Amino acid sequence: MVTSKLGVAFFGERRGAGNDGLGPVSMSGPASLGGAAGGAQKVAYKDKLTDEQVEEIQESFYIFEKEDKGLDQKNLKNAMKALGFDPSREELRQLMIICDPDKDGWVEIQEFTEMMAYQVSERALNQELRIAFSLFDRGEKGSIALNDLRAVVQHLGEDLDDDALVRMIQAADTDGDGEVSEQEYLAVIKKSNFF
Ligand SMILES: [Ca+2]
Ligand SMILES: [Ca+2]
Repeated sequence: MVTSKLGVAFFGERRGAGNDGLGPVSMSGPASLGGAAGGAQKVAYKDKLTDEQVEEIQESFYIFEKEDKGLDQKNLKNAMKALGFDPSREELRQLMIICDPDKDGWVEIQEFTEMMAYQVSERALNQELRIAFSLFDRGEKGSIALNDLRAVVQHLGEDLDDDALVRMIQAADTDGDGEVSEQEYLAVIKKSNFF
């Protein structure tokens, strides 16, 4: 892995030793919630949030909870909307599978809190990474090209030749167009466990 300042900037900075390989879970991703619904080695995403953020999540649960049973799919959507998320029907379907492990049709507060804590953490991370991406993406064209990387290298006073920069781009460039799109950038950072 690249260990230069540029590499850290490009691939992100490893954050603590907490990565347990649970993998990223995006709203559009597969039906995995990073262990939100159980599992011995799960990360408690709740612990990554402030008390206020957790309270906000729990408040939205209680606003939409029905008959002390929890959230059905419709109210799961409403509660998520109250927190600024807009899940599609398919995403909701997957979230119901994950957040209702006892399959009684109700999402309970523990599952909701942990799942939303994950979503809120992920949203914050994505915002950070978009800012990082924009530092590389000169001219806001939506991708990082070799010229962009070279400019950052020069700015940082790093000693990396074009071969090294091309390899960095290739490591991220899954569609092979020679540039790193925002999607590719986010994907490589998450995949590399450098977050
Ligand atoms: Ca349930
Ligand atoms: Ca590309």
